[in-house]
Amino acid sequence: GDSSAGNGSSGGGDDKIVMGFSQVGAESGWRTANTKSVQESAKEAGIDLKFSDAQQKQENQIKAIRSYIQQKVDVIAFSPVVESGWDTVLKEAQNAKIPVILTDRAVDSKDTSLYKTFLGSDFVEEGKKAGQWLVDEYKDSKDTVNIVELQGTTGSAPANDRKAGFSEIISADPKFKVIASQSGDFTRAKGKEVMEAFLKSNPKIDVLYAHNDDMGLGAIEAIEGAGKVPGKDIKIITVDAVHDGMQALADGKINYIVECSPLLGPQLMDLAKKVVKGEQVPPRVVTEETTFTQEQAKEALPNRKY
Ligand code: GYE
Repeated sequence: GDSSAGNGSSGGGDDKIVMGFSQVGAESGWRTANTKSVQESAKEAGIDLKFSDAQQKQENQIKAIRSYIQQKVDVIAFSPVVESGWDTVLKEAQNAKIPVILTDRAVDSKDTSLYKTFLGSDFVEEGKKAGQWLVDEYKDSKDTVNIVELQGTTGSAPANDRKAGFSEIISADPKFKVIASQSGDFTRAKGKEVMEAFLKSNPKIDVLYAHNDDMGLGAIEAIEGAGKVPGKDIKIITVDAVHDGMQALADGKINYIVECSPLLGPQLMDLAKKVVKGEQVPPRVVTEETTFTQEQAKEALPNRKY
């Protein structure tokens, strides 16, 4: 049976559930809010959290997971930096009878018994929402719309899916042309750097689609540096809706944001308690999200939690 049987399940004991959590990094405002949510919710739920930051490197995540297996934690949760290459280490956790919960990002493993559930957003849907805004925005125009795209971390689920969803919607009309698309690794610094390069090699850019707010915020600096007006000369769509992104939207520098909630902590702790007890959980838990226009951002900003 489970080596951790009894933890959290036998009444009266003060045995705390021990969770090993491997975080992607601290690359964005989203990630910072997500880390805070996980840490605060663990405390509230009375779960003993072992936390490690992988600095956006898969090898660090694999090391952290192996160390959690060695420490015989009760449950492992992690946000996989990229989708591929997890089968071996997940098999090791399974052999050690430690349940795994995928948080925020997915893996592409064919064997879905390697994890108990996947909690997080529907990134394809987010990409579609971004594309739909563009289709509506340009519905009365026949002119070509030149789009540049700042992708998230190469090989990550949100980068793959946000690209795919967006592309599916805009490809219905040939006037939409993605003239450049490159990774900005979900960071402000990279977003700025890649946007500077886009601006140099493309004289006419109508729209920027950035896979997160941070890259969009970096790109705004590049656009202003090139003497153009973000939100007007170049329309900007981003994903996340973190505080700084919402501020830029309210200020008219971003045109539309698709929300992606980082507040996964409470649901993660609930799921962890259930899987440790051996209870059945749904294989996929999707977070509920909305979208924001500039007007909606002005209204929502005072009450945003992150
Ligand atoms: O959109 C981005 C972060 O995995 C949903 O990762 C997350 C993404 C988020 O760096 O800002």
